[in-house]
Amino acid sequence: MTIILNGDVVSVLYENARAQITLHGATVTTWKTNGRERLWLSEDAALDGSKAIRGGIPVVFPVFGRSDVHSVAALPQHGFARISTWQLVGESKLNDGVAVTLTLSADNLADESRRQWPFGFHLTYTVSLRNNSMETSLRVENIGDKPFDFQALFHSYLHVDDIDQVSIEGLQHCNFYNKIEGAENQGSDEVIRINSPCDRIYRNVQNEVSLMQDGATMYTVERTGLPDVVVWNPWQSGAQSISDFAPEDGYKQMVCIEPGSVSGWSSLNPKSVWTGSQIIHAVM
Ligand code: TA6
Repeated sequence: MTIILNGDVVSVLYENARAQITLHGATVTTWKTNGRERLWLSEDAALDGSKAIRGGIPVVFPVFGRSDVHSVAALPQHGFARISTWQLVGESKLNDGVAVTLTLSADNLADESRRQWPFGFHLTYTVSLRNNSMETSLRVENIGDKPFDFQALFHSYLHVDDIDQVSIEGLQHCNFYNKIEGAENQGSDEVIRINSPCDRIYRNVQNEVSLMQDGATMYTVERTGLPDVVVWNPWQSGAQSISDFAPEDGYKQMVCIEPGSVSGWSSLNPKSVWTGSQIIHAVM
C-alpha cells in the first residue's frame, strides 16, 4: 500500500492497482488494473486547476447540469465540487485495499462559490482502491443552521475498447429522460447500444448496471444511495463541439456511466448526513 502526495496529485498504489486523484475537483484521473487503463481522460484535459477536468471521475455537487431552482441558479454547470480545491485528510489500509479521504467544506470554498451557494456543508469523499475495483463514496453533512437541497453524481468516464461493440445491461424497463430529444421515454427491453449522441437520465434504476464489450462483461457498477444512472456519449458531433475533448475520435473509447441522485432534489436539515457511493468492478 502506498499513497504519495506530489503537488496536488495523490498517487495510490495497491498490489496490481494504481490510481491518481487531483486535489482539484477530487477527480480520479487514472485508474489502472494490471497496467490496463480503466478511465478515459481527454488528451486536452486541463490539469492545471483552470477548469473542470474532461474525463476520469469528476464529482458533481450540489447540482447536476444547471437549474434555476433550489438556490443553485448561480452555480456553474455540474456545481462547484469538481472545480474546487479539496484537502487530503486521511489514508487507511483496508483488508483488501487502500482508501484515501478528501474533504471540501464551506469554510475552504472559493468566495465566489460560497456567494453562489451560501450554505453550511461538509463533504467527505473517500476513494477506495482494491485489486479490481474502484469505490467512490460521498458523504454530505449539513453543518449550517438552515436546510439545503442538492443533487450529487459521479461523472465516470469509463474506458472501452470500441464503442461499436459496447452494450449496456441493467437499464431495461427503466424510464428515462432523453436530453438529446428533450423527451421522457418509457423503459423497454432493448439492450442499450450507442451509435449516435446519447444523453439519457435513467431514473430509479433497480438493477446493477453492466457494460458489455463484445458481449462479455467489462464493468459492473454497484450503487448505494444513488437511484439514477446517466449514460452519455457525445458521439462525433458532440466531441467536435467540446473544446477540451481530444482526440476527436475519442468518443469511440469512452462511455459515461454516471450513478447519481439527480432526478429530484435531496433535502438535508442541519446536522443531517447523506451518503452515496459507487463501486466500479473491472471484470475483464
Ligand atoms: O452527464 C451528461 C452531461 O450532463 C451532458 O449533458 C454533457 O453536458 C456532459 O454532462 C458533460 O458536461 P460538462 O459540463 O463536463 O461539459
